[in-house]
Amino acid sequence: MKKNITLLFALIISLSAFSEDGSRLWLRYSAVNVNKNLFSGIIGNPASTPCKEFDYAWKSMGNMSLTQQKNITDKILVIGTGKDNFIQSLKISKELKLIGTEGYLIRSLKVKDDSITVIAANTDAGLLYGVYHLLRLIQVNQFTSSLDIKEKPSYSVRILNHWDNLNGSVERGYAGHSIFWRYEEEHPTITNKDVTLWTEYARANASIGINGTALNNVNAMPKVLSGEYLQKVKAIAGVMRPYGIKVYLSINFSSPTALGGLKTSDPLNKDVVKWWNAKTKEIYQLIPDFGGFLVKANSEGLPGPQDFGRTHADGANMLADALKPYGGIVMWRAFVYNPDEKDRAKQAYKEFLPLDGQFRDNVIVQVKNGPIDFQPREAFSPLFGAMKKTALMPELQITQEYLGQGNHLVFLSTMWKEFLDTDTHAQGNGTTIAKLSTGQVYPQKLTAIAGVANIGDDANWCGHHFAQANWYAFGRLAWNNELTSEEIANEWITMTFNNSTPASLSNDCHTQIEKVMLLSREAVVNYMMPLGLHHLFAWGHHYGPEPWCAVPGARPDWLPSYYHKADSVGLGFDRSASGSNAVSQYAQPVKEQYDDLTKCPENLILWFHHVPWDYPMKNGRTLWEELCYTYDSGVMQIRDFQKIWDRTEPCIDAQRFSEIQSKLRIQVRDAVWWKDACLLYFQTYSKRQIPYDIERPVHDLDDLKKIKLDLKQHN
Ligand code: GCV
Repeated sequence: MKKNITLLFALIISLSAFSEDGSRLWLRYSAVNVNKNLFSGIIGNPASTPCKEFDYAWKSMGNMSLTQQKNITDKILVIGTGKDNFIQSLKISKELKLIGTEGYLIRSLKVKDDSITVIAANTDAGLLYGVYHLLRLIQVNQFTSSLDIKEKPSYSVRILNHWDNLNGSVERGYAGHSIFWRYEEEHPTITNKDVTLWTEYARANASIGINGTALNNVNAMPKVLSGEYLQKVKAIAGVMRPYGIKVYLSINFSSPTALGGLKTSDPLNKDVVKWWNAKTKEIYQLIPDFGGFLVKANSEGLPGPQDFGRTHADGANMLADALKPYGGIVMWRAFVYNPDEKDRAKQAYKEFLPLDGQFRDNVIVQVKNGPIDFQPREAFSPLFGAMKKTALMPELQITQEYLGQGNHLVFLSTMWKEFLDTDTHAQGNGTTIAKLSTGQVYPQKLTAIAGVANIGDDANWCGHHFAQANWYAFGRLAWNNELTSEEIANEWITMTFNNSTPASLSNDCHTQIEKVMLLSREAVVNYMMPLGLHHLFAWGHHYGPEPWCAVPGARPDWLPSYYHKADSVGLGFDRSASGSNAVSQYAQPVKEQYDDLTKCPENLILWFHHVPWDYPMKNGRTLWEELCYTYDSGVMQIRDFQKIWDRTEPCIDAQRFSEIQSKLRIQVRDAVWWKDACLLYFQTYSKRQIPYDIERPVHDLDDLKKIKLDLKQHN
């Protein structure tokens, strides 16, 4: 008996030694086998964040702090800006001029007989990013004595948008409550635990280059601008500051009325202007480096300048003028649509293009990647390339509102790369969105990119362990939009899983996990909405399928049938010249390509065309057959991911292994649900058999129609 208890004890200890809850993200420094002799000492300002962060990581890796040195010796690490004597002696001032305020150089140098490593930058922020780069190299075993690295960011503002409500809930959040605002709290308070969490959050963001955070939901409550809430914002800003992160707030356009008691919030009214000027001054007195405002206006029922007969430009410029003296910016969202528009995909372009050239230079218009709403695959928003005299910034969604939320393994980097690498042809071949949004095509001084955060107070921050990879990928692409998804996945896998068991991460495990990640986005498209289908989600949540959804009196553009248009002839939304003519919003030859059924990329064919069920696809199958095979292939892909994951067991710590295994089981069940729901429902129109060589449906359509989810989990 005693022996058994001892054995049980030993088993528990050994399992817990190799259990991780994911809270350390990709910064699991302690788990890395580091050569303790990489550095012999350090020269740098020990009180600066870059040196403190290096020290923190180095010690976490099981080392003693490096001792401060006065002179160069072999294997020393030097961290310094152009103002430091030693960095000046290197004669790299010309190179430093080229990397701006946030760039950095990492060099292996020979000084007499001593080999040293130098991180040089113009500011502490640059040094901090350089330190994280060096730490990454160490973590992925790529530190060498011949480093020659020069980096500067693709975008100047790299920001997370938190859709966090002041009551602590997170709109479209699948990882617990807000880390900023407390659940059911009447007055905002701050605890030591908050400060620790915010520090870890700041570190994680800075390690991937994120330099901004909008702390509250774009569906903003006016009270975030009250004195009481601004005190909390000030405290958060204080934690973010050393990590080079500015805070921003989403504002409600009717705050002058709702909070200030004015009779109007008309942006051209003198008292309203005065109110915003005074509020902005109050904010900057508390937070001198405050970033600015994020605004959702005249969208989904929120107030905005159009309520007073003014334009988006009038509204944005009024706020921009208030922020200008302090260097703040306005991020004005272009996510607008209304129930009367026959094609929702056309609305933002119609409202914003006429305003091109009318925005102040500290306004940037924030545009979602696609013209509808973060669907698994969308055509790109036609505003990119069309607006020539307005700064535009892409808005990506990291939280997986429409991609399986907290349950599905989907690596979004491939989706974002597809978008960034899209050639709009707006100024001839090669006018990619990556180039447009970084100001390489039209003169755009202010550049930015936003990601809707997937972060909450769950132990592992993001709900699904693999969702951390999407936070990571957003930051890495915001820093360098030329990175490949393979590079990003490789870094993340090594840092996240290496040495989590004694067997460690074998090459085979690594390769297999990478394969799953890189295929995962296409898999979700296949089992949810292939061939350009979109918005087939159930009423009230964006998780499961309900292509049949009909709610009497509902807005038509909130119903799936508005988008899929299934009938006895075929399937898909006709946006060609003979349909809604949304194709006219694209530049040639993209316009012609999308317009012509025979030239349209098949992965968007049902986005742009109403296609007959027997239409011959390029592979010789009919549209109906292709739809069936594609849904089926999505299910098979996830089954394959399950098998691959099970084989990684020796390489992954017990907790994360089994939590991911359980999520994959849910994902397979959901994939079958999606496939059966969509195929059985569309079959009522196609009146054709599901090809006999694919797996038969396991559900009845009538049963699927009865499924009602817990909306709290899947809003
Ligand atoms: C924050 C979609 C989401 C909403 C979100 C909105 C937006 O409609 O479902 O939750 O609101 O987009 O981006 O403003």
